[in-house]
Amino acid sequence: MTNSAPLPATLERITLRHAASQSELDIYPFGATITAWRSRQAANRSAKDIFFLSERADLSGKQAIRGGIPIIFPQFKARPDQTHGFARTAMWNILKRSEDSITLRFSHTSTGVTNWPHPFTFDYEVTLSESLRTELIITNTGATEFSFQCALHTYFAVSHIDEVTVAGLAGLTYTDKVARRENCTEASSAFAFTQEVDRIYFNAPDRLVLRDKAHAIILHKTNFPDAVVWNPWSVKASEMKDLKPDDYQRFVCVEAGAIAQPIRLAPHGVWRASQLLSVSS
Ligand code: TA6
Repeated sequence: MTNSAPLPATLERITLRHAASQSELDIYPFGATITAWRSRQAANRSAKDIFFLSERADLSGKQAIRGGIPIIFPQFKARPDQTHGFARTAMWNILKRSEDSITLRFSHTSTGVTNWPHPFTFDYEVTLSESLRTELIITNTGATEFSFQCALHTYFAVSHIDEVTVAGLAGLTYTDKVARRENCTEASSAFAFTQEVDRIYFNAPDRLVLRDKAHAIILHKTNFPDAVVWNPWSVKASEMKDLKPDDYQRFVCVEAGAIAQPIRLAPHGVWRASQLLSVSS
C-alpha cells in the first residue's frame, strides 16, 4: 500500500500525559503506533518504559515501526505485499485529543489508496491513566460485507527473556508456527521462553498476565478472542534489520487478536474491541 500523500521529512510524535499517575505515552499518527508508555506504577517507581522500541526501528514512515503497539489490520497472515495489513503503515488523522487521550481515524474509500477495496472507517481511541486503554472501532461504510482479521501487536519490554512468564494460556489450543503444527494444547500455567516462539492461541481468556522480575503487566482484552505470543529468538532476530541481534532478550510480544475466525462486517456494521493494560509491582 502506498499513501497518496508524500511522507513528511520526520514523522510527528505526540506525547500524552496523565498528571495523577505521572505517566506519559508517545504515539505516532503514522500507523497510529504507540511507541512508549512510561509508567511510575512499576516497582522501582522510576518512570519505567513498559514497551520495547527497537533502537533500529525505522521512523521514516517507509515501514512499520518495530516496537510499541503496531495495529494489525485487515489481515494477520503473511502476504507477499503486506504482512499484517496496511493499517500500521498508513497515516492516521487526529479526530480529537486531550492531555491524556487521543482518537485517531483511518478512513479508506475505494479510491485505491490501498489494494483492499472495501470502504471503512477505523477509529483508535487511546486513554492514558494509571493504566492504558486502547479501543478499536471499525465501521463498514460500504454497501457490501467484508471480513478482516485484527490484532494489537504489542511489544512488552522485559528485564531479560529468561525472567519472563505468561500466565493464562494453560489448556488452550494453539497453532505453533515454528513447529508448523496445529491443534496443539498448552500445558504450562506459566509459559516461559527458551527458544523461538510464534504461537496463535485460540479462545484465550480475556485476562493474561506477563510476569517479569520486578513487575507484572495485566492484559485485559475485550472482544479479541485470540492471543499471539511471539519471540523471534536469536537466529530470526539476527535476520531482522530493525532489531539488534540480542534484542530478542529484551521483549516479548503478547498480542490480543481476532485471527482464527475473521470478523464479518455487514454494511453499516460496527465492530469494537479493546485492550486494557495495567502494571502491578
Ligand atoms: O505476531 C507474530 C508474527 O506474525 C511473527 O510471525 C513475525 O512475523 C512477527 O509477527 C513480526 O512480523 P513483522 O511483519 O512485524 O516483521
